[in-house]
Amino acid sequence: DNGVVHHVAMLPSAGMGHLTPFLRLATFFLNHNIKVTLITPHPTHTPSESQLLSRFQSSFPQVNQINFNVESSLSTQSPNSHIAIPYFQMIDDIRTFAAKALSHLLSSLSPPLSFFVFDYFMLSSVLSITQSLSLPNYVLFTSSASFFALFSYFSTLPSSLSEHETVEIQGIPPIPISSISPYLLAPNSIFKKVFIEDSSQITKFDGFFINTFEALEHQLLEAVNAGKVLPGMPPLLPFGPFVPCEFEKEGDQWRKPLKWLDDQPRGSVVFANFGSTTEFGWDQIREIADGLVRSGIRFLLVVKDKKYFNEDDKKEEAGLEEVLGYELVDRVRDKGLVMKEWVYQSGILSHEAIGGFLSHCGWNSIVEAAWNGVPIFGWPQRGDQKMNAEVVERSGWGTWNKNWGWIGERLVTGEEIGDAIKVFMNNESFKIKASKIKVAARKARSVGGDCEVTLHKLFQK
Ligand code: BUP
Repeated sequence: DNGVVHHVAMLPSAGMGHLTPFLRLATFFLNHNIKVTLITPHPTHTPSESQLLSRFQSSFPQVNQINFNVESSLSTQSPNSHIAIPYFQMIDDIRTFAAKALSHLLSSLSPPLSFFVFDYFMLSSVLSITQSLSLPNYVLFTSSASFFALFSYFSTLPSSLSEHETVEIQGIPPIPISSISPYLLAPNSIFKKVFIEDSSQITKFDGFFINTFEALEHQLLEAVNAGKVLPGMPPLLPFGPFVPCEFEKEGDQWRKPLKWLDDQPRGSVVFANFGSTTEFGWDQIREIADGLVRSGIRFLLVVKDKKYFNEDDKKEEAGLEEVLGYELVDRVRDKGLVMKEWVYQSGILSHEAIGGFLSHCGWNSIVEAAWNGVPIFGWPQRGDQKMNAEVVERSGWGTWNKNWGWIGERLVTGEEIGDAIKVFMNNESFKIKASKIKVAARKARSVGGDCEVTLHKLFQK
């Protein structure tokens, strides 16, 4: 607008589920002629993140990419290796960096910043910095508007939450207590403490960006933005659906499952993948594979097992035969493909052979399925995932089983999984509603669609 160069700095948090939406939003900004500075921790939490970052960098050499060293004792012991720093340690390191170095860094950028976008995991540590610089501060909330509503209201809730059946928040559907992570309910949990602290600051920000869109979460967006959930709320700006990008494809390995899918009939395959952080025990993985075989439906299964330790205390991954056992590997071969590595999930979801998605309901996964019109059978495992699964069920393009519990709560048997998948894959109503969601998703991202309107409003402000 008016020849002004807009410049945005972005600070994602650790983990693929956080980095991916940041890079997709950065791509949207770049495609609208906005200059981007990306600030990221080094080393990253996982190798997948550093590979994704370097592919992003090659695609967009004009992006000013700034690495900062995370300071944990673990990372200094092995600065160049990817010995994983525990996740919460990593978040702490990023916060320490923010408190120490961010103010100087942000004020030295040129041209001066229009605004700063950072992950909601860093909420409190960044607030005073942006305030002292008088820099507009926007938070990228990497989950659903539904979970955002709970988050924004959290500091006003009674502390004895677990004694109630539901949480009632004005303007939105009641939230069953059983859908709220036990970490947020336990009286002395650190998680809960941080959530309360952060949510009590919420009105001090200029706004929240979120990867959702009207057709997916109309009621929630409306209730938050009308101040029903919390009076004085800054705007919740839907920039979704975030669209998967070319640079996300890795080497040649992404082709393998797609080649296999090329030989399967249209809409015949259920894709089972449980996110980057869910690690199942071997017994549960065997039940999943057994269940998929029993369902009689073709399937593409991605497994991530709990890594085991060898005699030298090194973490190791087992081969597929070792996890499943030879007999199951044999039974699986007929109708399924099982992978034990990172796959190009959004490419798989866009393949016409895919007819359903057995998902852990990480928010990025849900929006990717919506973008491609793929119905979801949710198997939420932790955190926000049950509330995300409810978003899908409410809008009618999928379902989930409330009795399967949080991760590790109980062994879900092959019989249960097989029966559920068979019924799910034959549900015509899910398919129709999912294709409608896809149309609405594409419309939101079209030229002059909702995302561009949101961007325009932002720069007007
Ligand atoms: Br696993 C896997 N390939 O093999 P969510 C994941 N992804 O492309 P999160 C792949 O990672 P939590 C794989 O497409 C999505 O963009 C996937 O994000 C991609 O779940 C992202 O779905 C995963 O938000 O778990 O972050 O793994 O819910 O705990 O944040």
